[in-house]
Amino acid sequence: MKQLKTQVGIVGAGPAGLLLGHLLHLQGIDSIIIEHRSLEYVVERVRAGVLEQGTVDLMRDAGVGERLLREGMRHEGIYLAFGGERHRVDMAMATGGRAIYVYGQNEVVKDLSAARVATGRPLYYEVDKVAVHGYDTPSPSITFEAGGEPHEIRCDFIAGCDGFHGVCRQSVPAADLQVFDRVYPFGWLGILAEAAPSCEELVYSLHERGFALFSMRSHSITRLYLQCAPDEDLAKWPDDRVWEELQIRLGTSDGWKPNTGRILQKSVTGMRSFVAEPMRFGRLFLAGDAAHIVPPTGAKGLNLAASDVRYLCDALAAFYRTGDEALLTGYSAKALRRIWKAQRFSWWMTSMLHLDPAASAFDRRRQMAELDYVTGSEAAMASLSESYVG
Ligand code: RFL
Ligand code: PHB
Repeated sequence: MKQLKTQVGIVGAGPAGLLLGHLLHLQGIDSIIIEHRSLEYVVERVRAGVLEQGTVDLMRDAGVGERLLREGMRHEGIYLAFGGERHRVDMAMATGGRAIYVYGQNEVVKDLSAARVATGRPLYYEVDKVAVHGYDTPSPSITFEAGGEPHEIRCDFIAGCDGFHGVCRQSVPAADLQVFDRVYPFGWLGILAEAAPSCEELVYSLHERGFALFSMRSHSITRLYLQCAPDEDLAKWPDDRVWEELQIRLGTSDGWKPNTGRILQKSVTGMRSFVAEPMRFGRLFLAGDAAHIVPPTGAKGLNLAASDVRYLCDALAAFYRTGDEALLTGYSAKALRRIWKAQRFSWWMTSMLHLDPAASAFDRRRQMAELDYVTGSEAAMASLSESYVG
């Protein structure tokens, strides 16, 4: 067994694990990151696209925001479309100039992986048989296999940044965890297309055939989503049908519709809201999707992962500086407060913008009234904007 030693053992090299490793590095704290997948897989996985102002500021302050600030697309508003009309929500005006940045999660991961390599600190890809041990003792450890060889990391703390299906949360006895879960009766069919965005901002649309979202990745790539069944069969969605449905659900009476182009990627995701409490178990800390999932309608998942690891890094840094455990003790409660606010917002955006197959005629009318209210009231737009920009 190959023996390794570090201060913080980090499981998972998604945005949470990589950003935590980098923030710790800036505090002079050593870590080892282990990742089940290959670098190519993690970078190419198409996921989030919207970064809150606070996430952008964090990346910039950590010295990993240079390309993000150069290539990211700053958006000061979004559109809500219903009844054939697009209504703009001016988020910058409502929040004293705050905005969101459209910059793919894969670009974030690319930048953070490069920063990790530049620090020379270890990052193992394609590891297997990961297990965490002794997190309720002062000397926890992580075992895994890399290149067929067994390894053991002895560390002071373990950070479980291994996503929703990871091993860290699953290593905690069920009796020590309280789980809050809601599964939605729909999913998103997402495509990435070689087409110039036909609108400079995102369009969230509720149509009588269901929700659709217009987003983008660059000046030449459009990202689009359609509400579908949670287990939708992609074989039933040839490219022509996807475009036809997108044009119907997104097109507005002023003649606006998304540009079409070659489809580069197509996938289906189910939607859920999930929180595991607490997020600390002795010397094991959960962060990001390992502890919580939000439906993507609020664009919060990646941003929550970033704020979790910022709190965790501050707590670990305080501990190593002074031996004070107060911030480590408070980590879970502090992170959960923000998480529950994002859960509320993501649930609200999801309920407002999707057709629930179980909804009554009353529910539908109320839903339209809600959209009418939100796009007509300065106070309601300010509330949406405040939560959306973070
Ligand atoms: P990740 O990205 O899942 O990374 C976890 C990593 O851990 C690895 N892993 C393991 N490694 C070692 N040992 C094991 N036993 C392991 N088990 C797992 C995995 O391979 C993986 O690399 O979690 P992290 O870092 O917490 O980051 C969270 C975000 O990825 C996620 O919240 C967002 O993608 C959610 N999300 C969005 N978030 C936003 O903020 N804005 C958006 O616009 C947005 N859009 C989206 C989204 C997620 C989507 N999908 C596909 C779920 C749109 C979609 C369609
Ligand atoms: C995306 O661009 O992938 C995206 C944008 C907004 C969302 C979710 C996903 O709410």
